[in-house]
Amino acid sequence: MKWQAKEVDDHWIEFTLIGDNIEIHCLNYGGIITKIVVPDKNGKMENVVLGYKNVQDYKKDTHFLGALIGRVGGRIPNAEFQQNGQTFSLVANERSHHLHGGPNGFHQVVWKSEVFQNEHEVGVQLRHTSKAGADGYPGDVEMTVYYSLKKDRTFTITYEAIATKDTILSPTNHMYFNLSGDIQIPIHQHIVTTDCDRLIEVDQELLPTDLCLPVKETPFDFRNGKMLESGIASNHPQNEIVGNGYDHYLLFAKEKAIHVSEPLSGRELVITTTEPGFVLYSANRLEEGLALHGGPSKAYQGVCFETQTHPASLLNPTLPSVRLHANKKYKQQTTYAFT
Ligand code: FUC
Repeated sequence: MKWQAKEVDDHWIEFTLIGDNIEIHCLNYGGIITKIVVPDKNGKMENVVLGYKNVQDYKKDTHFLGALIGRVGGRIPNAEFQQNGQTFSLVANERSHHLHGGPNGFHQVVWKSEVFQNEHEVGVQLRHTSKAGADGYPGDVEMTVYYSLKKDRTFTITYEAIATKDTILSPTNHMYFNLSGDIQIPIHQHIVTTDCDRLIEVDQELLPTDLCLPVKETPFDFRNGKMLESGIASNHPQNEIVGNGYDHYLLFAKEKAIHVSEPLSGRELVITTTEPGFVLYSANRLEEGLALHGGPSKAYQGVCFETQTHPASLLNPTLPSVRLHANKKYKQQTTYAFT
């Protein structure tokens, strides 16, 4: 295994982690994963995540392509939350709401970066101190994120943090996968299997409500495997309300895993995580005509599996919580295995 680093743009570094038949490309800017190159069933090496052709385009990206998201992924209604009897106001960046950590979120930070390597893995350590008051969040948060490519070809993201004050934290990564290797082929035929038995309902502003719905007999029931097409083409009100498709948090029942396969290329991806669920986003609202590797962008060109704990827990205390106590170590991990 080996690694390469090169300077791109002003102070940005692009790292390439190279293993046996796998390559992960990432930036210190936003911790953005720009490319993952893996073989199809015939051994053809192709990129399976959406990324901009010109690295500068990440600066004005509003779709969070490949980026680290935080402090809290997802939407916080009215950009406020209660903690210890106090109301905290966050910066609103989607109408009056707070999305994906706000305008100065983790996705646009130049992270301190360092390569590490041992006999089992090669990786990049990313560090950033999110200062008290950043986008309205309380307390300093020391974040460390590890991108590690292991000898067995698995790619693991580890999120570690510690805060100086009680706060909320739920980072994730926003890669859009297209396992076909050809972004001109939309993701409709990707088959997803996961044991999730509930989803969090969203309203017309894509905000979480305090309701969890059972997946049974809906396009959200992936327990026996389902093509993404079934939700994109469905007239289920929850599929229609998000612009036809998926933009929902699903809660794992038992096994914290997502299995994804794409029949044409034969590629498979197995995601395992310590998190209680994930946002499934079928890129319903990805804008047309952005210059990506492999051609111009359009809707349904990638699918995100944003493993995280959901901020809906701030309103619905029966859900796993995004609250982090002062001086308490935070750790979450998600592994991506390509076969
Ligand atoms: C996802 C979605 C959002 C949004 C964004 C780019 O996480 O939940 O609706 O469009 O990413």
